[in-house]
Amino acid sequence: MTGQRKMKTAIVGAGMAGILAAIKLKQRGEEFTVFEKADRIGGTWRENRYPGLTCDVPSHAYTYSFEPYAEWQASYAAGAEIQTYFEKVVEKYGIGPAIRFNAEVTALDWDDTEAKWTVTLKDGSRQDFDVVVAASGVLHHPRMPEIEGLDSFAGPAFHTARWDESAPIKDARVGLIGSGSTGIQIVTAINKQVASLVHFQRSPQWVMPVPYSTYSDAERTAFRNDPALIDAIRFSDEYLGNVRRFTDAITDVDGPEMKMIEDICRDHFEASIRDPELKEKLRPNYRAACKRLIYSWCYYEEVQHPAVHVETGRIERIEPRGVRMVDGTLHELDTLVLATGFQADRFIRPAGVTGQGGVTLDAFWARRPTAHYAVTLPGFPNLFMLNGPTGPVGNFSLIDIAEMQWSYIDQLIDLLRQGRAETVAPTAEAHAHYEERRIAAAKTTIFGSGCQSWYLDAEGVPASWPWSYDAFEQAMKAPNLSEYTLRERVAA
Ligand code: NA7
Repeated sequence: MTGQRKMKTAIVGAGMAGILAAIKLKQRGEEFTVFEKADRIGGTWRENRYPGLTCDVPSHAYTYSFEPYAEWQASYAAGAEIQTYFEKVVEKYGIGPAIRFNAEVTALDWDDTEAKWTVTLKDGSRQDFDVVVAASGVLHHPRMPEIEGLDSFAGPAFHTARWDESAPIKDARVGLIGSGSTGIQIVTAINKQVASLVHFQRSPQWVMPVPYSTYSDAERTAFRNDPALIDAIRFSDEYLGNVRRFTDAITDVDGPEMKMIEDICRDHFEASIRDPELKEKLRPNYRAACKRLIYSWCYYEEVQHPAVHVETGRIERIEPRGVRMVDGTLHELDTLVLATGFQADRFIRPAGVTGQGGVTLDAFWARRPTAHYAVTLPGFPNLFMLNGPTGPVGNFSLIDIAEMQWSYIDQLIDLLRQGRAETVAPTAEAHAHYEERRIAAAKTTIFGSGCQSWYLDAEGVPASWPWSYDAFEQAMKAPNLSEYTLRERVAA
């Protein structure tokens, strides 16, 4: 018999994706609880507070599609502004009362007889749910560098996602290890305040120049009065067209779009760096977009500031006074900043997740984290991931990706709501087939063209969606139910 079933959903994480799920479930009048380990919402934008933190997606494109924002200060938004946006959204949609703060989920256990997930929190309390949405983010477990003597440094030494506001930066001798998006942004923000900045760069970056401009009060008023002006930016060819061209480029590495990206980056590099010695230090020896492209309007200019020294030698160890290089040089420092990235293979872990037959997520992911179309997992019914493994990554908004994923998830949950099934999970065969095709295609993308990055899994295979943006959008329009096991409700 079918009918509207009352569902109880647990959402893990109150960042961008968890807030999205909460809004959507609230609009359906459903019962849900959001479990958030911290004492505030915001995820990435709560945790990262380093100087220069800016989203590399244009500000008007980095919002929910249904909640445009007129208040951005500039064409690319600072992290604190984005945190404010999400706080305003939570307020507007009345999500706050459904969030349990300081509530870290430590375990999710599936009961196949009752068709329930038991959610266990750090304080030991437990609660049952019909559905779990894992919205716990991707880049939130800092990766500390394995450098000898790190603990021996006499001054403050900290990861960029644990920024120490009390650490001396102004007029100080600062060391910065790591030249991903984070390290590059920090160079551009602190170079004029410090006494000196040694930027320890293991790999140089390709930089895509992007235009930056601030919005005036008059422009913000115009955006407020006419949201069509915002849509004209968000849905413009300049943004969405670029996103499509970008994913076409990464999947067709010898195609015209990739050539265009390479030409732009190379011309920018050649025209910008004046000192020949610095130029050779900053010249990448791998293809553009193999690592995540740096989108910047000022890095090449700022790195040429006299206070900045780019150090490309190998680090021997860290000592109380600073960083000792293999050639014996000691860079004496007051503050050491570690912009060394994140463990990108964690997802909902370290929470222990146990599915059907007692199979754990660690066991299922022993080789590499995977999910069917980045969303569902065979053997883990009624568990849905937002921005889970193998989803699209690149220089575009993960909010849009999460919205597409939500539309797919919502259709699967709908089968449960309507009583058409009690549980839903992809079949092992369908998922294996997906993974086989995905891995074969991923190896041919630009991410697999021979560089080190957080896009690669432990075997060096790009851990991402390897086809076009349009193909992902299409896949998310409707789940292919022949790939799913729908188990009917068993009468008590
Ligand atoms: P990334 O992009 O993972 O960058 C980490 C950087 O740290 C990168 O330059 C690494 O060099 C460097 N690194 C890591 N370990 C070491 C050691 N042991 N010694 C020297 N250098 C090291 O992290 P980000 O935080 O910059 O950016 C993450 C994402 O956040 C970004 O892509 C956006 O999506 C937002 P490597 O390149 O491996 O040689």
